[in-house]
Amino acid sequence: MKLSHIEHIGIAVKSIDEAIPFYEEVLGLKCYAIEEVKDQKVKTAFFRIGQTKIELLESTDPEGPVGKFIEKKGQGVHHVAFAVDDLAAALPELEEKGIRLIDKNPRKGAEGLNIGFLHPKSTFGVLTELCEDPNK
Ligand code: CMX
Repeated sequence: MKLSHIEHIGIAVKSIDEAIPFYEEVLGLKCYAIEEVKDQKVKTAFFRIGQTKIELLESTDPEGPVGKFIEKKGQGVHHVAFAVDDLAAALPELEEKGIRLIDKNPRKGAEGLNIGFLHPKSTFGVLTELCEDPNK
């Protein structure tokens, strides 16, 4: 498995409309996309910073993963996503090493990336995502 960079950091917020001005007006980044990911029950807002992105996550359902996270822990860093070159090969390799997979097979995430999550209970408390860009 080969990771190249941090693809994005996911940050759970109660409202992306309320959080965007901090990233734009205070940090000087530009929100270049807002996208709803229906099966994940989130609305996302993206900012580029070098090779990495910040992904703001607003829950669209209190029973979704981000809704439950905010209810339990409050707003804050929700996950770290690494770019990987071959996700379909990486997931079984990680499982072989005893890592608990949330996604046994790659699935489609925001921005058309193929994604897979690793369970935070086997990654020292950090929900970890692997992303593969199918256009690279
Ligand atoms: N980071 C760290 N720990 C987390 C976590 C997170 N983001 N989300 C949940 N946990 C912890 C909880 O605190 C809890 O720990 P304790 O048992 O010690 O209290 C444990 O995991 C179980 O939490 P839960 O609230 O009962 O939630 P579930 O088990 O139902 O789900 C998880 C947890 C990680 C499996 C689920 O959130 C998931 O499948 N996440 C992956 C998908 C996702 O997060 N999608 C949203 C982003 C989509 C996108 O980026 O487009």
